[in-house]
Amino acid sequence: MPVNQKFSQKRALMKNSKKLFYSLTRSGIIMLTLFFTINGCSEESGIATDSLSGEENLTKANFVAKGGPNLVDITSLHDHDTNEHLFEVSEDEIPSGWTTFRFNNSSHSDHFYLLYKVPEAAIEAADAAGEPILDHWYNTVTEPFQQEWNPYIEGDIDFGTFVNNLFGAVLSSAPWFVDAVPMGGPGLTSAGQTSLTTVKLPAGTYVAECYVKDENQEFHSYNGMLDVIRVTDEASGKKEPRATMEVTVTQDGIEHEKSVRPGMHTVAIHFGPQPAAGYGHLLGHNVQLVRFDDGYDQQLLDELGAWMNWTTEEGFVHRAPEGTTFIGGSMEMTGGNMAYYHVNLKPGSYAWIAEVPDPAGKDMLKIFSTPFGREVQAKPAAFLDRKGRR
Ligand SMILES: [Cu+2]
Repeated sequence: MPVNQKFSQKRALMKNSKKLFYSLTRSGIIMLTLFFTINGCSEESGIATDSLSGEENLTKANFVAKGGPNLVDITSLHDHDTNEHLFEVSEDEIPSGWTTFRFNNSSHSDHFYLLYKVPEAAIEAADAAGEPILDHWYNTVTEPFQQEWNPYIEGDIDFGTFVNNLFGAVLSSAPWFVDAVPMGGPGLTSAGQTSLTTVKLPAGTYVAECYVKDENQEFHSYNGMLDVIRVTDEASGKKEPRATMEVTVTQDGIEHEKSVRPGMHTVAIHFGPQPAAGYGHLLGHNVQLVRFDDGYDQQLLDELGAWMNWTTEEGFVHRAPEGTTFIGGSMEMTGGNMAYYHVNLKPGSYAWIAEVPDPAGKDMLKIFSTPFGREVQAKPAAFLDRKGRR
C-alpha cells in the first residue's frame, strides 16, 4: 500500500470520528453516555476512551465543546481495533498570540502535544508533491523515522548506525526538517489526566505530534498522533498570563522554587539555550511535572529516570512507571522562549523532570513537596504561650 494512501486513510478515519464525536456532543448528555457505554475499550469496535468511567468521560468530553480562539481543547483517543492513537482537536485555525492548550487524556497511554512551526520550504515541498502538509510530513519524516528505528530496536544495528541512517533518510526526503522549530505545547499527561499549557504562537502552520511508543516500539505519531493547526495573522488580543511560580531549565539543570504552596499555580517555564547536538537522544530539554502517587524511593526514581529516554526499549513506552503520574508541563522550546503551565497542586510529592537520558545526573530531576493543610495553617491559639508567643 502506498505510504501516503495509508496516512490519508488514517486521516479520513480521524475526520469521521471527529464528526461523530461533535455530533454526539451536540446531541447532549444522554447520547454521550450511550456513546461511551457502547464504545468503552472492550473488544467492541469504535473510538474508545478506554480507561475512564462513563461519568469521568462526560466531564472530559464536555471540555471538547468549550474550545475557542484562545483555548484549544485536545482529547486523546485510542481506536482499540486499529490501535490508532488520535488527537481530537477543537480548533484547526486560531488567531496569533497567547493560546492555551488543554490536553484531555482519555486513553490508557501517556501522551503529549509537541508543536513544531513548519518552515516555508516544507509547505512548498508539500505543494510540489501535491500533498496536504500533514500527509507530506508523515511521508517524509514520521514514516522514515519509524523505518530507520525498527532495525535498531530489533538489535540489527547499533545506535550510531541508526542515527546515520536516520539523518541520511530524512535529510533526503525532508531537507527542510532541520528548520522545523519546536514551540512547546502540553507536556506528558498520564492516562485520565488533564493538563493546560499556554504558549505564544506567531502566524504560520504548525504540526503537532506525540512520540510516546506502544509496547511494539511503534511511535504514536506513526499510528495517527499527528495534527496540523493554522495560526492566522489576526491577533488574538489575549493577555500574557501572570505567573505565580518560576521554573528555569538550562544545560546546567532545572531551577525551581523550593517552597510551593498547594492550590492553583501558573508556572512560567523559562528555556535556556539548547545544546547544539542534543543530549544524545536527538532532542533538547523540556520540563514535565510528575506526581508521586504514594511517595518515592531510589528504585522508583531510577525507573522514572530510565523511562525518560525514548532511545531505549523500555523508555517512553505506553505509560510512566507505576507510582508516577505525569500532569503536564512544556515540551521543547528553543532557548530564550517560555511557556506558562497551569496546575492545581494538591498536597503531596512531585518532581520537575526533563525528558532527557539520565535526568538526575543532569540535575534535571528536582523533587519538591507541597505541604498538607495542617502544615500550612497557622498554629492554633492553644499552642500560644501566655505571652502570645508560639
Ligand atoms: Cu501519545
